[in-house]
Amino acid sequence: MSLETFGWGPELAQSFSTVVESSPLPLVPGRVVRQERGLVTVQTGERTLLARTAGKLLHQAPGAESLPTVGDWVAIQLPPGKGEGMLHAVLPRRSVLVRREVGGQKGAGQLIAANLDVVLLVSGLDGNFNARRIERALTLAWSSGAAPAVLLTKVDLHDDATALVQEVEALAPGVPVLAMSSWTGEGLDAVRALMPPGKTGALLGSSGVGKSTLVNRLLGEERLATQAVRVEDDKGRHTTTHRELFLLPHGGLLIDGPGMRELGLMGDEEEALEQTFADILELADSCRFRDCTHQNEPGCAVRAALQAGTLPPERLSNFEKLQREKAFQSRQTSPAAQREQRKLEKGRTVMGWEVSRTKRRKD
Ligand SMILES: Nc1nc2c(ncn2[C@@H]2O[C@H](COP(=O)(O)OP(=O)(O)OP(=O)(O)O)[C@@H](O)[C@H]2O)c(=O)[nH]1
Ligand SMILES: [Mg+2]
Ligand SMILES: [Zn+2]
Repeated sequence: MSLETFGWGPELAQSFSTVVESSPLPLVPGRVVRQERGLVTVQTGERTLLARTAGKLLHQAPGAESLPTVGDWVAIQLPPGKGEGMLHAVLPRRSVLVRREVGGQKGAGQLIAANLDVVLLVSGLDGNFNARRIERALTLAWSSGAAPAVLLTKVDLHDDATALVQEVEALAPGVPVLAMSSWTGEGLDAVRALMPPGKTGALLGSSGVGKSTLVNRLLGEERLATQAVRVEDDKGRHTTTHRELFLLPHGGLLIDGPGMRELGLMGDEEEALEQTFADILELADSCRFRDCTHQNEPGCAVRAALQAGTLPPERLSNFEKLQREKAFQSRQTSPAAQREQRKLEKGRTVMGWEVSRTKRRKD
């Protein structure tokens, strides 16, 4: 296998030679194809090996966004024998998908994937379908520097999904919106066409929308674990727990990863809550107290609906979970935390370069 198979080209070769010139170490280029905890897996064309990030890079890197992520092109030192390689530099990125980390420090960005040509926003045409969520995800996709596309999975559940496709198209003028099914194979050629040979796509979407099922279907084998969604709420179970780049038989490259919910809310949190939990907010309007927490206040319409069985308890617990996330994130973006972040951004370099394409979500 050659590095070109993974998208290597003259521009990257140029960046790489700059690194080699400034380094006394014997370095080889490679692409990060998998990330799990502290270790990354690097594909060098000749071999696939685990690599550790060099301490120097860890210390120099101002903020987590400069550290290697899936899709990154890197310079590594091969181990003498089997063992792990040492990752010494991340080459400048063409595009990078970043989102604010929920559990992280100082509201720093969390890297999802780098050097993408297309971001595939995946949404299921089942109970999971939510056009507003797709709209918010589009903002994140555009900010990466790669082109977005929308995949509406599970079209086999509909006799005619035209109206849903049109609804999404209206939110995203000029963005390809494909209705497809990994079960029947409908729309798969159009999906492949989004990633011609050597081009990289990343799947982004909630747990259970069928990301890994799609990768398996495109690979032509059941390589990834998939899992049925819970019937009550069409929510998946975070079956996939790490991010990985796959070379597909037709030559395209595709990154699968965990569902997005664990990465926190995206987009305008307030709006997300309002849209998603309109029923609960409407009930809350009828609570006796304006600041009702729906725990044990008298005259609480939310608890009344729970008791009457008209509001499913898991819906309320989802709502409460989102509110806690939101409260956490607003602490993360306090003015002090933002000042700290700006300081970090000013000094952003990776092995001496400005990372010019590092885009951040607008808050
Ligand atoms: N009807 C229908 N179901 C599908 C289709 N694609 C996937 N599913 C089902 O959806 C469920 C979830 O699929 P996964 O591929 O595990 O979903 P995922 O997006 O990878 O989920 P996480 O790994 O948790 O993020 C499984 O039961 C799949 O069989 C499809 O085209 N049609
Ligand atoms: Mg999965
Ligand atoms: Zn209440």
